[in-house]
Amino acid sequence: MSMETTLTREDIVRLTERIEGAQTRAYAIPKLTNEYPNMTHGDGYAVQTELRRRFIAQGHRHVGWKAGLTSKAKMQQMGVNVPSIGFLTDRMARPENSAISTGDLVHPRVECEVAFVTNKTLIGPNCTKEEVLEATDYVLPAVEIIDSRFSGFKFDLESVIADNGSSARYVGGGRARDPKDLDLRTLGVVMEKNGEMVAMGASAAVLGHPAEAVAMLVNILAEMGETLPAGSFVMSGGITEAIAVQPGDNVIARFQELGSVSMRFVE
Ligand code: OOG
Ligand code: MG
Repeated sequence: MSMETTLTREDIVRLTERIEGAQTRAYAIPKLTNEYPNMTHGDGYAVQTELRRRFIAQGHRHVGWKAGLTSKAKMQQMGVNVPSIGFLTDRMARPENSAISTGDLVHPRVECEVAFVTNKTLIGPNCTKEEVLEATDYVLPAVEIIDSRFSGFKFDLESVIADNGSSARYVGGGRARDPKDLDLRTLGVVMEKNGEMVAMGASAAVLGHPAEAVAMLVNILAEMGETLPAGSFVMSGGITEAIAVQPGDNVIARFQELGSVSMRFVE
């Protein structure tokens, strides 16, 4: 992926303000490429980086990163075929078993992911899955609640990168496990909504091995001139397609070997 940018600093700031408004006041906007058809992935990351800078300046704590569009199910669902990354802050975290309000979200969807917590710095551009596993303190099951700020949940890669990969909320839980004790390719996962199975898959759906998605993320960070610090929380991307939720829904993601993660949605 090239990080070449074409937009002026004024345009980057203008688009960041637009995304920030849509995220914080929960309204849908047209995808950014309608107005800027020549926008590049690099422009998208420039907006995302400016958004991160603003949130940190407002006191949000940057705790990690998420890989997105790393499984076929997700790529097909969203019509995008290149993975992307986004940042995660403390304000997006919700406790396991909590009631998550949807009033401050546009059109939330849930997806099952394997999360990694690191204990060594990881540096690209040639980071490998083996290095990721070596730098992993533990893995845990997670549910990401994504919420595209684009109308109809429809976008292209440039726009979704600027919107921080649709990041909205996330819930980690279950059992923390040492990845050396597991085969991270073969973990089955089942998502239930209101007692019914709505999605299922196996962890190899994520680039053949979820640690590959973390290596890819570290290599994209390198293109942005950044590294992944020790102590980062990293989500490796949805294994199955994302499922829409509304107030009243109860969601449980059951992971083989890692336990389950539950939450419910309220107004
Ligand atoms: C983009 C975010 C994708 C994942 O896990 O694939 C993502 C989207 O689908 O809105 O978080
Ligand atoms: Mg995700």
